Amino acid sequence: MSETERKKVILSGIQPTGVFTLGNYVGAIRNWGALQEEFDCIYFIADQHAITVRKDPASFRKQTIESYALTLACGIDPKRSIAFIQSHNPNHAQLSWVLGCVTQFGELSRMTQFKDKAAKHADDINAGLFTYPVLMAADILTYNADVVPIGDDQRQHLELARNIAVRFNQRYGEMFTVPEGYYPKVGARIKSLQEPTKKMSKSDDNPNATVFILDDKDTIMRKFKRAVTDSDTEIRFAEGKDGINNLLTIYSCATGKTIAEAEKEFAGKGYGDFKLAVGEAVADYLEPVRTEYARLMDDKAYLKECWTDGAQRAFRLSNKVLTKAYRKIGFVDYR
Ligand code: ATP
Ligand code: LTN
Repeated sequence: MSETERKKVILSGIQPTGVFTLGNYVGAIRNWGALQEEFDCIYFIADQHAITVRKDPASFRKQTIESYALTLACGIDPKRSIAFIQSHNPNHAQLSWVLGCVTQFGELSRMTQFKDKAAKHADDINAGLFTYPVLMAADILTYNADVVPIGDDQRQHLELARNIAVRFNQRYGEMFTVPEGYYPKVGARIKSLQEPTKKMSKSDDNPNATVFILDDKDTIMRKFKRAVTDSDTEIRFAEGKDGINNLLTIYSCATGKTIAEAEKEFAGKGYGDFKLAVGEAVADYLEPVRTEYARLMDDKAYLKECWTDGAQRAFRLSNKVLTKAYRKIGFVDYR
């Protein structure tokens, strides 16, 4: 690539709603680290998105810091990438207002995440929950990001961000890059260990359903031992075998082997042995993250330095785009 050619910009965010799960790691964050080699990367903790669900302020603050440390522990290099906390850069919220004015009520009403979360939090269906995807579009468009690595559950939100970009460009003239989603081939949707038709989620009420990336080995082994399978005996990837399919997918992600290789390795073996092997593989896979996280959490001053530097760099980049968008709309210059 020549010096004048712009490297592609990768951007993604994660909500600080708890310790990340194996699903978050496999479906999203582990790819973030790998992409740093080739692209200009921007990663942030989406604390503004997180307050669409009511939070206790003290534990929310703690979780945001822990989530930031976790992203670094998962391989984000804060020197190479821009790694920051969303609320530290006001430009996301600024652009979000503008984009809200080119987004239709009907489009937001169709978002399945809104429908799910509204059903789950029926006593607090706030406007932020409804306009959540507009803020997400602003997160992406304010850096003119080219590629957005996310899990499958965020596909609909990305489609909306693309539609918003196209509409703005049509109305006001070429302005925003229309972003592409980047979905992992294997592991785009890791399922719950207890109900393998549902996605593995941070906020599942059943503690055995979800593997957290900071779980110790004993906990991981216990959760896999209890993982739901089926009444068949064969370890193969097939329709209707959701539990086994999920375990094969997890094993493949943790070891780098293909599903076919995994099926061959376990041909003729029992489910019990298979579950132990998956547990072992996951524990080994996550061990370096746990060690690095403990090291980082011991050095809060360093973490603060990193997120401050990240926010400043993010602000500078996004401000150029925001200023240009304001001009296109017809807002009056003041400098
Ligand atoms: P919650 O359960 O609280 O809604 P979450 O686990 O879905 O949270 P998010 O912060 O919404 O977490 O997601 C962070 C990233 O992880 C997103 O890119 C999302 O697509 C991805 N992701 C979430 N769950 C899974 C999963 N089970 N499998 C693969 N990727 C996932
Ligand atoms: N909505 C996402 C988190 C998120 C995000 C973003 C992802 C907020 N803004 C911008 C990619 C790009 C989620 O819940 N996983």
